[in-house]
Amino acid sequence: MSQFDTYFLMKPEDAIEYAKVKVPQKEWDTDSMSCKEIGDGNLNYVFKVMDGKGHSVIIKQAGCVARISEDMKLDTDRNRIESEILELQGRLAPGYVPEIYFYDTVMSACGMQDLSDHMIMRTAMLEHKTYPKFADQISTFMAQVLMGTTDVVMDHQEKKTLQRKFINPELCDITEALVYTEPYNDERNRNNVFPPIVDFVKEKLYDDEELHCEIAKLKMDFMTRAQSLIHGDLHTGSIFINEESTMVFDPEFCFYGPMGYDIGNVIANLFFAWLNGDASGDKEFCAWVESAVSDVVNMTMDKLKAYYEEHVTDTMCKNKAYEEYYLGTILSDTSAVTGLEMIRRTVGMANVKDITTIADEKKRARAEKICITAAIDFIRNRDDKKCGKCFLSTLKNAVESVDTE
Ligand code: SR1
Ligand code: MG
Repeated sequence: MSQFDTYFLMKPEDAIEYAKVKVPQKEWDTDSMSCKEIGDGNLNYVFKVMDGKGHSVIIKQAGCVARISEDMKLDTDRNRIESEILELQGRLAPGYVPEIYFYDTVMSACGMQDLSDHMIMRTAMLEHKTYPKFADQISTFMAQVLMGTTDVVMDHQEKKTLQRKFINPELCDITEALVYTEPYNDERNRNNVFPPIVDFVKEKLYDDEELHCEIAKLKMDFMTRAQSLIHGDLHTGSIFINEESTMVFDPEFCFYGPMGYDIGNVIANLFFAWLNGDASGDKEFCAWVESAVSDVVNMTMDKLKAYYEEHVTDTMCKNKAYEEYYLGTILSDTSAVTGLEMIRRTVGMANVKDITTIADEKKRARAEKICITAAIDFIRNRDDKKCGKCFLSTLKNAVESVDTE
């Protein structure tokens, strides 16, 4: 019987043995093998196994509880979902996701390409690095994967097979709670509200019933509109980047949902990078982020439109007015989700370093108020945000509003 016939949570020394068994094609130099646990996400364990001859692999293992909170019990099947969607995304958008070497439903672990020549994008953003190819690359990835898995393009039976295969109730439940509920009522007492803005949060988020109605509409939409096979957590911590390449990973929250959820996540996380740059007065970095935001919105919409027109198969969708309506709903969803993500990462349970590492208390409070002010505008006025420039004006208006308060 093998050592890996029954599930257990691995330690680095186990991951070395595991890599020998599962990734023999690396022809390991066994004497020089070593391993480091490098996971910094909220849920899983990530081991980098390497040897002295330049071979390496990333082993990702799902635990039965979340790293961020032991109270959060989770099905380890998410590792299978993640591996299978990475394989599918790799076919739809070759070169934009890491190669999967294997996945193992016993150990709830998978082995994937080591992308150590890339940085995690959030870390790069915290160092105010800029990436001129990012907008073009991420928009290509999103257009191909998101439009490529819709009913507009796919055979409807095949799409339903995918929808069934990627049903992901537990991780959707986390999003429904952390993104679409708790930031507006703290119903489980686990929000992290920065003390200087407690009153602001109460007035703008907890006490505004009109806003709650908009959030309820968006929440039910997230739960019921099976538009595309979305990544489900496409923030800058789920992206590896370098000067030449953008690679998307960590799609364990994937399911069939509205595609604006992914696009809005990318944009909101660029805004967090902007707020960090702004707090430290780095004008050059902020200018790059602004152009990236504008380009991500415009290029993604252009590429979705081109993909739609080239690949549409549904006969009723081969209708110009419908196409315009459909693309319009994506922009409006993108705006709303930009706002939802900006709010939940500011006041909710899972925060982002871009904001929490702003050391000066006043600057951090200002950044958080800008974030919430812009976010509410993105949610309430989601049908008016028609282009990249409109997304930037929303941010700039929020800055002005907070600074003249
Ligand atoms: C309990 S998990 C908290 C957050 O981390 C993940 O990356 C998702 O964004 C989730 O909402
Ligand atoms: Mg993650």
